[in-house]
Amino acid sequence: MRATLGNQADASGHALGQLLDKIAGHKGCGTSGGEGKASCGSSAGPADMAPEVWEKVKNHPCYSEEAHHHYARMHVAVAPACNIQCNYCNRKYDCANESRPGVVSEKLTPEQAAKKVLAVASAIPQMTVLGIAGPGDALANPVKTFRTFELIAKTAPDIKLCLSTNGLALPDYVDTIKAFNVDHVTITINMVDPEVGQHIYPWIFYRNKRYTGIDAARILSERQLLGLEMLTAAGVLTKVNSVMIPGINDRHLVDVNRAVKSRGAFLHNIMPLISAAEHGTVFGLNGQRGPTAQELKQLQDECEGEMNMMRHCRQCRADAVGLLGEDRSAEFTSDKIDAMGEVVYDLDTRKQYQELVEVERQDKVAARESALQEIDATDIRILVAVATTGQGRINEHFGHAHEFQIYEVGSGGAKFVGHRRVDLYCQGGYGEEDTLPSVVRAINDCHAVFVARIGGCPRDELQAAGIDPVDRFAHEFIEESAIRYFGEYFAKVCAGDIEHRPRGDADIRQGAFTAAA
Ligand code: CLF
Ligand code: SF4
Repeated sequence: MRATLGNQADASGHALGQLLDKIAGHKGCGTSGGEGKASCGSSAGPADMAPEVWEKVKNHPCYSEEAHHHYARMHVAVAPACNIQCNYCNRKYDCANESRPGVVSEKLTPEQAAKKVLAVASAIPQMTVLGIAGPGDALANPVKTFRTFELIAKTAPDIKLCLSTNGLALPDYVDTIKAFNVDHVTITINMVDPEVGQHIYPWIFYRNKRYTGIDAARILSERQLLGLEMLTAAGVLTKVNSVMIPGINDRHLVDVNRAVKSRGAFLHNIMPLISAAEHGTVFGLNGQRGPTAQELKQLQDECEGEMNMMRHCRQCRADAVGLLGEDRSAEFTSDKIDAMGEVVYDLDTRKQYQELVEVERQDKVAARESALQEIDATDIRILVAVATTGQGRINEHFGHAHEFQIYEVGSGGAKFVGHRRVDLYCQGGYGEEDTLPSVVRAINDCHAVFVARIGGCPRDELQAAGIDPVDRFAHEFIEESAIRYFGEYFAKVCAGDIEHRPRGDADIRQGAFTAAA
């Protein structure tokens, strides 16, 4: 009989919980010592790609939407310098190409970073990917970046290596990237037309010379596209990040999408500009707005026919740790790592955990397929918001949710289409009545919200706003539950009990929420 994580409602009872308890008791890692520790992607599966590509993406939380429910990444902030200037970046903070502006990470040496990776990998067995994403540009700091990869490849060979770059120096390092077995590279490409690029990049520093205006944008674009072509030729899986800047490159990103697809990019991640005056960026100070949730989704939908779109990016910080929707970086600060002494790397426990996750993933797919067989074909689709802490299950209380995952559901299945960060509803008895309207506005385009539990007051208010609060699928798989809910909804529509009406727009500006980390 195979081991399984099972479908038990009580997480503490299943094998995964037991294994995590064992890890939490493991001495010499970040969870020991009574410190009170607990704990792109495409939704495509193995049938949609070559086996060797699936092998590279299946446990990468950014390259596979499905994997992001189960697997975590960590970043080490070893790359402080940058060789360009973006108008959405303030150099006091992390690289905004993969981070929310206004976030500062603790900078590390490669040796400190390697020790941190071992500590995190021992405490979080689902951490499968180590990324270098700043706080400047990974390839503007090549010695530190590749020294870090070298150390980690020796001590934790099962961890996948990933880096993110603005692309200016990329063509010079493709051979090195390949030699260090870095399987995943992200290039931030915001334009393929220097006329557009001059409004995003005031200058670059290239071959010991500073370039400005259209010359800077032209060189940057040529280097980015050349780097992408070289990575494709070298067999390195490449994701392209683009920051959507309304009025500057929003329509142009359709051209960017075509250009990167034709050069072999695996995945395109269009992220919202996050812009506020307090970040001190050029765009923040001149009032440049970010896109709304609807504008972002519309553009992602438009580009989807061209290639796989990543919709689950959380614009994480340069020292992020954990599942994409959570940030455990505060548990692994330098002083805490120093206090741990020698860290033991427990590869066997990591493998055991990951085997259990694989079984859970197979169960999830089987449950989804079974639910789908019970629905007749229709064009009707609805959105549902889901409160989850991971594992692909509805396992978060309404009041504890920092974000809701949004699924579009129809007779074709349930598809993750984004997430909405919200202010915490449960404030310990204070301020709930102020928070609820903002939560309702954030998910106002959804027909239902799936939660593990919900109190009477928010339940009533959600119902009054036309959003169905659903807790009967508590701790069940998200996709299976969403499909079953849709089946019930569609049956009522067919019977004439209710009329299907698309809901209004959510009133949320992507990126305008409070940075969670
Ligand atoms: Fe980090 Fe980036 Fe690698 Fe992922 S993040 S270097 S590909 S391991 Fe992921 Fe974070 Fe979005 Fe980046 S959610 S900001 S896409
Ligand atoms: Fe800032 Fe990153 Fe742009 Fe450099 S590449 S200017 S660190 S956002």
